[in-house]
Amino acid sequence: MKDIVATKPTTSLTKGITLFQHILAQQTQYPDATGEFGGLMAQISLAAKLISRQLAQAGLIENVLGFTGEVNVQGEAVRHLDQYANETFIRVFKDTGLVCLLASEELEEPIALSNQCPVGSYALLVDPIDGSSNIDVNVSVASIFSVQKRGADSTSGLLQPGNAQVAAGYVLYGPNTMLVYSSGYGVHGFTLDPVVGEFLLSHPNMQIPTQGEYYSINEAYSPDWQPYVRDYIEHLKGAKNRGERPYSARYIGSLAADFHRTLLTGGIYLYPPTIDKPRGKLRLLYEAAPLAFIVEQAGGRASTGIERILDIQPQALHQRVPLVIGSPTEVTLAETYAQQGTSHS
Ligand code: AHM
Ligand code: MG
Repeated sequence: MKDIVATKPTTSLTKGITLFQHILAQQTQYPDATGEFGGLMAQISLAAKLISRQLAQAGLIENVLGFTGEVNVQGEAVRHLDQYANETFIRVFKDTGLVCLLASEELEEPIALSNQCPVGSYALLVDPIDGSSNIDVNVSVASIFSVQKRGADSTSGLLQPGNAQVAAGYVLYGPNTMLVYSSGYGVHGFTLDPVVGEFLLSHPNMQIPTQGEYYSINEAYSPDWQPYVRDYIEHLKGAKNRGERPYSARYIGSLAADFHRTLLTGGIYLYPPTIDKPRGKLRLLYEAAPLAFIVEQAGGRASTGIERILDIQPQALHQRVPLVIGSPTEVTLAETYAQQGTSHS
C-alpha cells in the first residue's frame, strides 16, 4: 500500500506565479519528469477557463441554463452545462497524445482520445460539473479531476485504488474561479485572473486545520441515516453544552465547494449511506478519491467511516461510496462512531 506523504514546500511557491510556471519549476526538481504532466495540466486549465467563461454567460446566452432532455448513465437528467463541460474536456485533450483515456460521470464507458494507449499512459477521470443542481441558481459548482497512469486490469485499466493517483484536483467556479491540485507534493491553489486569463498561485502549500467549526451533511436525510450518524451529529451539536467550541452547519450541495470550505476552515463533510442509497451517492473514482488525495496531502483524512478511501479497490467505473472527509480530529471521531455502530456519550 502506497502512502502519500507531502514534502516540504518547494522553491516554486512564490505567490502570483502562473500554474504553468509553478509546474515547470517543480519539474526541474524531478529529473525523471518528462514534461507531459505540465502539458496535461495546461489543458485542464484551458478546459477550466472555457467552462468558467460559459458559466459567466449563464442567463445571457442560449443553452447554458436548463436541461438537454437527455438522461446520463447515472439516471440523472443532463443539463446543458454538464454536456458542455464534458465535451470541453474531450475537445481539449483529443489527439494531443497527453491523455489516452478519458472517463467521465457523463459517459457510460471511458473513451479513447489517442490511437495508442499502452499501460502507463495517462488517463483522466472527471466529474465535468459537480453540483449540477446549483447551476441554475447561480451557486458554486466545480469540475473534479483525477489523473492515473493506465493500469493493466482487464477492463478499462482505470479500476485502481486512489493511492495510485498521479495527481488530483478540482476547479471551483465560485465568486472567483480557483484551481486546486496536488501531484503528491503538497496542495496548491491558483486563482484565475480573468483579465490576464491565467491561473495565478494564491494558496501555496494548503494545510487543513486539525479541527474546525463547521459540519456539512444533508440533514434532510436524517430519518434515513444509520443510528451512528445521528449520534455523531448530535455529539457535535452538544459541543457548546460540554463547554467546547460550538459547531455550525454549512451545506452547499456541491461536493467540491463544501470540500473547499472544509479544506480552508477545517471541520467535516459527510455523505453517509441512507436507506435509499446504501452505498451513499458520491462516486469513488472521480469524486471521493481525488478529494481524498487532496485532503491527505493537506494533512486531513478521508474514509467511508470504516475504510480509508484511498485504499478501496474499485470494482466498477461509476461505483458509489460513503464519504467522511475533513480535519483529522472530526474524521477520527466520526470513524469511532461508525466502527462502534452504536451511540456513545
Ligand atoms: P453531481 O455530480 O451529479 O452534481 O452529484 C453530486 C452532488 C454533490 O456535488 C453533492 O455533494 C451531492 O450531489 C448533493 O446531493 P444531495 O442533494 O443528495 O445532498
Ligand atoms: Mg459530482
